[in-house]
Amino acid sequence: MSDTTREVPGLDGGEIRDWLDSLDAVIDRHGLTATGRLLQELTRRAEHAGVQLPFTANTPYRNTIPREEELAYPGDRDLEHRLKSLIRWNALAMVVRANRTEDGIGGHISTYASAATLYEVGFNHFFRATTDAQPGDLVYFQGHATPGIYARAYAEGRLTRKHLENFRRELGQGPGLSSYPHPWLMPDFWEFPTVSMGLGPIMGIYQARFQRYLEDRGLLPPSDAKVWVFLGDGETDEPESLGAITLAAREHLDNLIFVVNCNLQRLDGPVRGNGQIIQELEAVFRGAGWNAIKVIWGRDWDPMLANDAEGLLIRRMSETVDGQYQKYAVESGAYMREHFWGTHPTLLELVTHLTDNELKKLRLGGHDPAKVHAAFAAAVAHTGSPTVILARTIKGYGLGESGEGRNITHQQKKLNEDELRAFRERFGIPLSDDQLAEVPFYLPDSDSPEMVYLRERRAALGGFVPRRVARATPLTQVPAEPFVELYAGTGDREISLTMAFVRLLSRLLRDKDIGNLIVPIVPDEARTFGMEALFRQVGIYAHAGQQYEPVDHATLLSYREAKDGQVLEEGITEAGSMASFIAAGTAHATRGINTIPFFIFYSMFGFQRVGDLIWAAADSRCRGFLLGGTAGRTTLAGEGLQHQDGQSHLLAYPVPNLLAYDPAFAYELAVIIEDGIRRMYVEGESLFYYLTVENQPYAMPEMPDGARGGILKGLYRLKPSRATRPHRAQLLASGAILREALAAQTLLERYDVAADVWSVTSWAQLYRDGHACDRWNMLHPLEPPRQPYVTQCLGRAPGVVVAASDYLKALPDSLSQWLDTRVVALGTDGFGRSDTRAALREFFEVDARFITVATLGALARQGVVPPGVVAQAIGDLGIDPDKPDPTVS
Ligand SMILES: Cc1ncc(C[n+]2csc(CCOP(=O)(O)OP(=O)(O)O)c2C)c(N)n1
Ligand SMILES: [Mg+2]
Repeated sequence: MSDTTREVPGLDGGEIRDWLDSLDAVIDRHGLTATGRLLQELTRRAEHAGVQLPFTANTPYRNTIPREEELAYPGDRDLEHRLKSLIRWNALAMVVRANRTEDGIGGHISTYASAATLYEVGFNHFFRATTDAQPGDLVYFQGHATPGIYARAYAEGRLTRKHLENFRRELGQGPGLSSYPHPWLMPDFWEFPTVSMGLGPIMGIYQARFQRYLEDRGLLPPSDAKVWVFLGDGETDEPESLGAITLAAREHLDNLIFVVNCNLQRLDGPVRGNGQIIQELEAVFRGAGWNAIKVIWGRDWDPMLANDAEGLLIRRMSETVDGQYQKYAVESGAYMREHFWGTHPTLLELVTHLTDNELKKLRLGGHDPAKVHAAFAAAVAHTGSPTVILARTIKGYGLGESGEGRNITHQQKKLNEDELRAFRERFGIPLSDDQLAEVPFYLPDSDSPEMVYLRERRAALGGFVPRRVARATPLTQVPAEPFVELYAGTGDREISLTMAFVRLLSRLLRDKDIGNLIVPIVPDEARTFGMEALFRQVGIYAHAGQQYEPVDHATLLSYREAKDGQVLEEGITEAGSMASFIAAGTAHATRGINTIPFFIFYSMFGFQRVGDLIWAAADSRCRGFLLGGTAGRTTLAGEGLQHQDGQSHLLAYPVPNLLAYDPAFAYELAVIIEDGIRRMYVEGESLFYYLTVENQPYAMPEMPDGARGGILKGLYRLKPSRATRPHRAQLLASGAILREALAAQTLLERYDVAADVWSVTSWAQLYRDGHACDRWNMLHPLEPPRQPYVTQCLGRAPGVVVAASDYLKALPDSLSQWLDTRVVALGTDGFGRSDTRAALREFFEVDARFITVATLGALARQGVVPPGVVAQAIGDLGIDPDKPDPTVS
């Protein structure tokens, strides 16, 4: 089957023909695999001789698995087809009905319509459930395919008709179904939130890596469980989708399978109108070291490909761009004959035996169970690298002229009766025309062959998927010993809160009961936080161990990588670290293991960098501790505008199950972490924590009696005034700024003000508690009103209230509403600067002098202090009243 139409400069036609004939002979005699090896050998020899070969990361535009290597289909094709058809119908009916009842409620038909075969082959043959006997596969479903997953669960008897009727109606009577996969909303069903596109892929990669980590550390028995990640081709544009694929290859994650549903369309139109998304992705994944399997053509195309003696068909396929393929999908068979096949008489010859109708129906690979099964089986059997399956499908498959392959198909939610009838015919749904008008859900009898088959298949695979189970046995208690040192304080010795945290972490790691559950995660920042001792103590996780002698081998703190290393040193990727955090923080459910992640990062690169992953962690019911290191706009000296974080605490507010604290002292940190482990791992609450830790060293006091409750609630009186003065004030501060308030307490005595100092450990907790009380009071007008905790603390406290932090003024501002007096807020709104702490605190007006002046100013506004005293203080303290406003400079 030589193709002699191409010329090669420098060689004559006869010579080329000889070579091609030899190649054909080898293929005939030894088959495709052996020929591949021979060509590899020839390539090696040519490269050795210095021949420059053109680089190509692509293979031709056809299926990776040759027809000869497909195994016989192991299932009952007919029953599976019937099942898939009724699931298709119920998925469609769910969306159509929901939008009839409530116009605009939304939902997606076309994503699942294109992916149904991919999922059904998976459900019938591959996705293994987790049981006592086996860790099952972890499947990340494409968010917009949700109706199909519900429709299957309905067929499995796990969801009722009522559920389906309440699709996207979670707040009405009876059980509802969430629009997309949300473990927060359906904690017995969904495991992984995927609908914010790109997050599923990156979470899946780190999940697969975390499974290895658990196995290598002896926390999970080794298994061949897989992580399956289903995603859209448009979704691959998100940086998170492809941003971590090299890690998966580097770590040889052959427990990871990506399935990209290549329907060539996204929401607005084609993904690569002028190119080929499948070829583009193949090059990207192969280049990264993945095993890429293309599933482009269904069996209907096999005869034409087999007869393509001159390679014309392959060439035609390779030169056709996706926008044009999409056009063929919506056009008639006659159009395709003319425009695709008709470009060459020999090509046209290949399809003379097919009618226009048959031409139109030529099935693509992603809609052919045999091809999909072959790809899945090859992916499961593949070792040494992760696999990506690029499956060619049609968006809105089966919706006919109403939606198949159209640019509007993503938004398609309603079908008229003709369209419903066409769908019914195409998939053989036994509903009469009369019935059709209602778009009823349809299930055959429970003892019908297809329903029996469905249950048998799932039983053989261990049970139902997806299913979320709180598998872990709670811890019985939190060990006390690791915290003791932090409660005691450091005397005169100055340490930073970060250092205090690292000590605590190190002690937790040594604890005999929970030490092996601690998962320290750091994005190439361990030295910044003084954590390098952990490298030696518990090692850096590396599946391959350490295959080199580290340069600092002889030192006490050498860089030690080990197969059972405990630290996840993620490199410079906050997104990847966060994905690891989610895998570790949800292992209590996915694997029944109470791993406790501590992810420490540059606080500036947390919420504003990976906020959406933090939101996904919240949805996932993730547990663990996020630690914003080098925190505080004025506490991180020198680093300037892009490093100094004054906003993360405000950005943490919206996350409902996140508890955010800005502690100042080691004992506060200890109380919060100890109680956090208790609430999450003993009580089983679906919470996680955000703690900021700074790098300013100072003496850590011993914990005062009675402080614990206040620390957890967010506020306690740290240092009442011991002086007697005519005027009074309450100074509130958090984090490193607390010490400025303590200094201001002394300064204020000079101006006849006796001030109490309060430590605010959590602005957010005070805010939430205030609103919770307001709400309860609103709804219970006849009951004695509840008093917010901040009111209980400060409601009767005498004098003005001044509050300062290293974060935005909005944090203390919000407390005024629960006090009789307006809280005067000092904070660090504005862009950071490179300078010393003292200079920064002056610039942002949060140092002891500004707290003093703000207090006197508030007293002056109340008329208890003459304005002259404020002016006097401004002068005494060397403050320039005309200095620039930091908020806008
Ligand atoms: C981060 C993010 N951006 C935008 C969207 C909105 N959105 C939902 S589906 C979609 C198109 C999806 O196209 P593709 O990934 O190809 O999936 P298909 O439905 O074609 O399988 C978009 C833009 C989203 N869900 N998440
Ligand atoms: Mg798509």
